[in-house]
Amino acid sequence: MAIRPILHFPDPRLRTLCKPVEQVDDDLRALIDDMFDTMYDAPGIGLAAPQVGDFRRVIVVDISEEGNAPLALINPEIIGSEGAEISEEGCLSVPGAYEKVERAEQIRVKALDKHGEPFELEAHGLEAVCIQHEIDHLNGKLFVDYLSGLKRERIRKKLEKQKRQNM
Ligand code: GNR
Ligand code: NI
Repeated sequence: MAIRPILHFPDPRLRTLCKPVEQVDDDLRALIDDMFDTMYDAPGIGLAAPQVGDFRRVIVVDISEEGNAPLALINPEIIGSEGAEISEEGCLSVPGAYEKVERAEQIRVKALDKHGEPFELEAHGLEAVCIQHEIDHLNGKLFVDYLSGLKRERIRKKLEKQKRQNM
């Protein structure tokens, strides 16, 4: 059980293009366990490895109210998508900011599970939004990148100021 510190925008490490996992082993499963601990502690409905400073393609998701539906995806890939939907997003790496973002409404995802077995998943609604948000993190992309430059700058300045005040 270990909660890891979460990196905050505009930390340049959040812009890393994460590397595909080649071996699903105990070391990787330890990362996944820590990611669940960190996500549930926050609390959040998803977390991507780069948010805790690990740059392998791993995400965890749990959109259940009870926090009893953990889902880990290794090397996740969107292999199909349909529709579009605008919803309000937040991000543990952008604390305090909530803004509308347009995403695919339904997606089909291919990934490896924590035993290295391939599986596919169909997601819609909040789960689809969350998985798209997490896969963006693996590509160095943040939800604020979908906003106007003005909104993004406003958020950046607010977080930079908070960071200075914590020093
Ligand atoms: O906890 C989270 N909530 C959330 C709400 C709407 C859309 C996306 C998310 S993901 C976020 C956790 C997070 O930052 N994951 O990267
Ligand atoms: Ni996020």
